[in-house]
Amino acid sequence: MKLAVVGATGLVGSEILEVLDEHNFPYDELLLVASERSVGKQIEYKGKTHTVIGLADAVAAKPEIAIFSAGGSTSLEWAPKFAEAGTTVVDNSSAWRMDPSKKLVVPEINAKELSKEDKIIANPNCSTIQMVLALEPLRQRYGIKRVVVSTYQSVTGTGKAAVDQMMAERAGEEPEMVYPYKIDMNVLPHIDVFQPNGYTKEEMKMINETKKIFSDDSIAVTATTVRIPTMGGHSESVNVEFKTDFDLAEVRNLLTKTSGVVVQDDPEKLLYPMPIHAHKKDEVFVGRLRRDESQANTLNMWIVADNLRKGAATNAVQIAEYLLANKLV
Ligand code: 2RA
Repeated sequence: MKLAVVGATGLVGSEILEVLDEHNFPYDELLLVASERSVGKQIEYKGKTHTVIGLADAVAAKPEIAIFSAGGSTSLEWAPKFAEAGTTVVDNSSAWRMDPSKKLVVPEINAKELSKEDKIIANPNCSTIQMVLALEPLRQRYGIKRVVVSTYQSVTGTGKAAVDQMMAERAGEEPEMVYPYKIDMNVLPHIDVFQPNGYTKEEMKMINETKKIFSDDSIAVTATTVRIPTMGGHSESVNVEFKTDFDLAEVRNLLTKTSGVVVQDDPEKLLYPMPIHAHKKDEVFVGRLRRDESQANTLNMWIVADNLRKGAATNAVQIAEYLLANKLV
């Protein structure tokens, strides 16, 4: 089984390699693929020296699966070429997520919808994945009317240059500015570009992707996505109104039983999810569970996950694992 990792030299690409190693992913041959400027670069991985190849050579090699994290324009141009050659693409960019002919997959929720015909599969936005995974068992049990989410997103979601800006500011050096403002000791209520309706693209991704993954346009979603100077993961304050009343103990039990979710919720012991504890973990962590006393049938939750892991690399690798396990490639 030949596996290609496209964008292997990026922040998410290197996380994908880590996850593949931790999961003992059963490839026979691994192709590390990047843009022309990185072709020929040598990467040490699992005791072997890999030479980075270009996209055309990778297509010609006909890998069974190609996991992409190379930006939307590269995915738009190259994912169809891989698909035509018989490769199944799992793409981390936003390029295909809202394409009605493409599946948007969180394996624990909707991998069962996948078939051999799906040659380009979209990985949802990191901030969407962690939220819908935690909401799914509650949606199944109580039905969801409305979701209000505010996010606190790590600079790693922007990429290495953003991390470098934050660390330079923190060291008192003159940073290479990625953001329009200083990020350290600050928060930016601005992730991706502003839309005519006043929302940012990141906020619209959470709204639209949530409806698509749940296959339910009746769910009302509103989002405010915020960049904060931290590493380790994205945090989200979620207020969810159900169609029926709920029992808090049952909510806790449903979440505890959900694969990929860990409940960390004991305020008396100061137990609640934080990015410093989620970093490099594959799970989604949920805490601060409490009834919204201002509105019937409504629950407050705090959801944290490593955005480079379950938010990107781990979810993509899990999709690839599902494809193999179900003989869809
Ligand atoms: C971010 N979710 O955090 C976006 C893309 N990774 O910037």
